[in-house]
Amino acid sequence: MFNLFTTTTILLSSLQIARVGATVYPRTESYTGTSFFDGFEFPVETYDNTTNGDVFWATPSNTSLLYVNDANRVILKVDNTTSVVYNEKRYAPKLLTKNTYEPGTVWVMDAVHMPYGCSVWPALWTQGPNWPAGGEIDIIEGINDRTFSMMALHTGNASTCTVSNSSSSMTGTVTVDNCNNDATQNSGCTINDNSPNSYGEGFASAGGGVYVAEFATDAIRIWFMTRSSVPSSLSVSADSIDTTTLGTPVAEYSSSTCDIQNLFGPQRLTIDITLCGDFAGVPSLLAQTCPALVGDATCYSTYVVNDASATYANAYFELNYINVFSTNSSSSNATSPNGAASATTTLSAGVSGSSGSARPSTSASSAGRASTFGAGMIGLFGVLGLSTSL
Ligand SMILES: *[C@@H]1O[C@H](CO)[C@@H](O)[C@H](O)[C@H]1NC(C)=O
Ligand SMILES: *[C@@H]1O[C@H](CO)[C@@H](O)[C@H](O)[C@H]1NC(C)=O
Ligand SMILES: *[C@@H]1O[C@H](CO)[C@@H](O)[C@H](O)[C@H]1NC(C)=O
Ligand SMILES: *[C@@H]1O[C@H](CO)[C@@H](O)[C@H](O)[C@H]1NC(C)=O
Ligand SMILES: *[C@@H]1O[C@H](CO)[C@@H](O)[C@H](O)[C@H]1NC(C)=O
Ligand SMILES: *[C@@H]1O[C@H](CO)[C@@H](O)[C@H](O)[C@H]1NC(C)=O
Ligand SMILES: CC(=O)N[C@H]1CO[C@H](CO)[C@@H](O)[C@@H]1O
Repeated sequence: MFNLFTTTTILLSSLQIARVGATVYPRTESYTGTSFFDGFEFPVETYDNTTNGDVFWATPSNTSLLYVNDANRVILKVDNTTSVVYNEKRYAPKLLTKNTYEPGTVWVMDAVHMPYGCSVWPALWTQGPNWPAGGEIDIIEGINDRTFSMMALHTGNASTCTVSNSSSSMTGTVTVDNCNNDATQNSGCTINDNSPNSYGEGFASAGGGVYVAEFATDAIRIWFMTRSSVPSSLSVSADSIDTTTLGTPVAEYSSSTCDIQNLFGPQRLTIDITLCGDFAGVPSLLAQTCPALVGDATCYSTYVVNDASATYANAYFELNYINVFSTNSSSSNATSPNGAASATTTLSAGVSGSSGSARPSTSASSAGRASTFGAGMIGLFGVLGLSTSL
């Protein structure tokens, strides 16, 4: 579990060798139950204008999509009660942390259910400023009825950042080895977790589990523990986390092949569910786990419109908590960018936010359209999102 690529290791005692940077991180934030929404705000944009998903982002007044259930778990779900008329989009959640995080940070998410189903594309990820220059870490990404989760990094267009099966200590498998966003047409460097409990129906039927992502200068590492393997040290009330006790990660992006310090700016944790778009909606990828589209049918026309109550019965996150651990005092409470509505005040007050209710005039332009991207993994922030505004 020690990082062999670290050039300077410090001998702390005869029993413990520390990697450069901390391995024991103190808890700095905890989001659970009704306090969950204290840490988050809504996006500035009213619809998915980055990955061409057919969704309007949920607003503070959508308390049937964003709430705490009787088990005190946070529900973030796709609307499955509205019959959506053609050329309209469906409401789905996107929340971003108010805080930004620097290297020396660990995020922990405990969930009992993650969204899945045909056309469904959820992700837990982080994004730096001025994408892709500020970097992106995809902690969990799944599409449609897949039975595995995918992780990725996206780094700036002029960057050199790679990962390989042989140079990292991890259980996942590398499917794309170059993290440079431009070189990979927005896919980033992807690693699959082949454990059938890591996503979708398998995740839910195993009682969910815990994802841990370590953002450190020597490596970015991601662990997944299915419910029966979650150690007692990983609880909502854990005061600290020691990542060296977690075993071999599923993904390890080492600084020996990626200059993490310089390629990742302050990261904002993001959790969202979009529908169709540049990844879940690619016909060849959709057909991997869902019926192939026939004739003029698109992902949008097949799944998003009309009564989709059953289609989206599993399109929800059910979260025990998200905890943040950090040794970096530079991680900070960012001010709301561009006046995005705060989840805290708006949800608890049940008042509609000032931003986010007006529908964009371009809203219908991408609805109903299948992605024109070819097969291949198209990560978050697909290029088509940019082209629609041209
Ligand atoms: C999405 O919309 C927001 C708000 O209007 C805007 O700031 C942002 O630049 C847009 N993103 C893209 C990729 O067009
Ligand atoms: C979500 O909120 C918008 C207004 O902000 C409203 O038009 C829409 O009907 C709401 N949808 C649901 C499912 O609550
Ligand atoms: C804290 O963040 C700053 C700014 O990114 C970085 O230079 C520094 O190395 C980080 N400290 C640790 C302990 O990772
Ligand atoms: C990594 O290993 C897996 C499993 O052996 C293989 O399928 C995959 O192609 C390898 N990735 C690269 C980039 O070579
Ligand atoms: C980086 O590359 C991506 C993918 O080719 C492209 O969409 C984006 O516009 C580029 N960004 C910059 C700043 O050049
Ligand atoms: C709508 O979704 C909820 C879960 O969020 C599910 O309990 C319900 O059964 C779904 N409705 C239908 C008709 O499937
Ligand atoms: C990193 C940091 O300063 N986090 C603080 C952000 O604000 C919340 C709520 O005010 C505090 O609890 C955090 O400690």
